[in-house]
Amino acid sequence: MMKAMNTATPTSQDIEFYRSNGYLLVSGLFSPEECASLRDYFTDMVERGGDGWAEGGVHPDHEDPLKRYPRLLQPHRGDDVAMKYMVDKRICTYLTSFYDKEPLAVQTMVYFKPPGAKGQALHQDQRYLNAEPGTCMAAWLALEDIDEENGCMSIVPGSHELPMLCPGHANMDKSFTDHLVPIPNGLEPIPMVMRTGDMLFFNGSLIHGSGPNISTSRFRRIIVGHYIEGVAEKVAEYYFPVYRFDGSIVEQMDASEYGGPCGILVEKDGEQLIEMTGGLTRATSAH
Ligand SMILES: O=C(O)CCC(=O)C(=O)O
Repeated sequence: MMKAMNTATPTSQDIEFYRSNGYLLVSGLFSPEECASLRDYFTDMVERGGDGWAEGGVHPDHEDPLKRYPRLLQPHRGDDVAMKYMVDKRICTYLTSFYDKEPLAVQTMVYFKPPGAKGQALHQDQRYLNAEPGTCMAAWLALEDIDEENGCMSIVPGSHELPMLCPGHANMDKSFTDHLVPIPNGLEPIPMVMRTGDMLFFNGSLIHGSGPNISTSRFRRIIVGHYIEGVAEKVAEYYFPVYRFDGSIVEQMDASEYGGPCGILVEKDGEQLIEMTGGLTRATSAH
């Protein structure tokens, strides 16, 4: 796993690494103080009921840790702190260097993942955002130290070159979402162990997910922004309105169709191939 140093601007090696592998991990892009402030701010928000952003509402006495601490979806639509994160200049600088044209911002999510919480099975974000042309991408910030015990992300390097693969069913004892994308032969997931303030940038076609939090006392809090390429003319309607990095709204954006073709892994003459098939389920919520 390559870990780029935080130089505030990406080097040519960083850009090359992101383009070939579909991700880049940048050390300390945000300071420990910024992370503590974001962590406290959003923890207070969910603990007072989520201010309308909590997925499914907050249920403080529920036995499922994710019902007590559900993820916050799209808080930037009414909350300045989330908006400030989504259009942060450092994120803009890195993403623009990977894609040449400044990307557009479409989503924020805050995950708490308390001790005992499930993870999210391997998936491809582009399946849900469906940006056209181009793809989507993410800027995922560790708000505390994250490793395999508290449910770090796993990514499959190089999988960003694949088409959308049709998801099967995930093990719902370990994942709170049902979709599980298969991993083609020759590719392997690797864990992303991160320190507070480290940023994981990844291409939205990259297969990624996270494991459960098996610790007894550690949360795993992160904030993530999702973006689409600057050349995109369409994105799934759930992600409207689409923002520029100066905070203005893009008026000229069409809604892409849900679903679309996806690939199935098949064996032919001892070789694994991807057979494309029709669309599947309607994407109704964030991923
Ligand atoms: O934080 C996680 O566990 C999953 C996040 C994710 O899949 C994403 O941001 O696209």
